[in-house]
Amino acid sequence: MKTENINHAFLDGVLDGSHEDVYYHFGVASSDPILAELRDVKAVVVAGSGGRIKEFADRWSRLNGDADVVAFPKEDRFVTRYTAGVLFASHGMGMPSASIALQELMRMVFFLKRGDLDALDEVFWARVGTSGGVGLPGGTVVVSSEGLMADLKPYRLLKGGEGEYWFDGRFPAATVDAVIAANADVDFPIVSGKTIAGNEFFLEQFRLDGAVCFETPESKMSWLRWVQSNGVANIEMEGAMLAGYLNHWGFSKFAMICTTLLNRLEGDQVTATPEQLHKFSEDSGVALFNYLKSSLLGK
Ligand code: R2B
Ligand code: URA
Repeated sequence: MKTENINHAFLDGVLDGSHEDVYYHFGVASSDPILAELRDVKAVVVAGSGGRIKEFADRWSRLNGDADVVAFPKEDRFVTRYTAGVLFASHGMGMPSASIALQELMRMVFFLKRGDLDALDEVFWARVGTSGGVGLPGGTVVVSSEGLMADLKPYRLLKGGEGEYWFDGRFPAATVDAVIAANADVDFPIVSGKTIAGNEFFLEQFRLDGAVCFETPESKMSWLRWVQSNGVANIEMEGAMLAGYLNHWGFSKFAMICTTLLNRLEGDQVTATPEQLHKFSEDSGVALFNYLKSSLLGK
């Protein structure tokens, strides 16, 4: 862990009881008894939709002898469940939403692990989601090697008028390999590659079907070919920030596993049938669970 990057000025006072931490968007605070049930957290799994979080938690509970499922009371922003050592939380769509979830979850995990750096580093983080494939057909599961923005540079935010805050968007290679190794026998293609996180589903993903459009078929294909030739396998909306913040604190085990819904070289609209979409969504969950089973079950 990179303790120098942890906001000790605020977080240490939570540990010594000087003040509490209010995880406002999750509707809980560090003094809330519900958090005492989460002390043993070993993994944090995030996904865009609350429905998937409930399904994941139920499935993980069943795999762990019908372990109790703890639900946070507030669900109007993010849906949260905890069962058998795994905290499942939704993050909404896009980096502004997902960064709120991630910052509050990182603070929560710091509190749960009492600031113990070794215990923090044991925690595995994962995002499971959907994406657009770049030269990959719908139904391919991509385990990201690096998260980048649409200009192939890492995640950054405005530092007022004084420049930018920059982050390292690489995903740990050992975890990428371990996720792929845990999925040697699956019935869907699974590959690793770089992932672009667009700040917008239409403009920053070079779609031609937005209400607002500045691209032509030529400029769209030129961008897609450029990113593909630089090793990009898929495009989604959160990974560059997720990897950036987790790297900032120095976590060593985290991954992003996203199914492609379409091949962006062939189109922009998501026209897969409900049955296909269900299978795509299932498959990224299967890939995550195969890794969780190999790394956590019986441990
Ligand atoms: C993938 O899918 C969502 C947009 O449809 C977004 O959250 C993402 O990253
Ligand atoms: N999610 C995205 O962000 N882009 C796609 O093309 C599909 C899913």
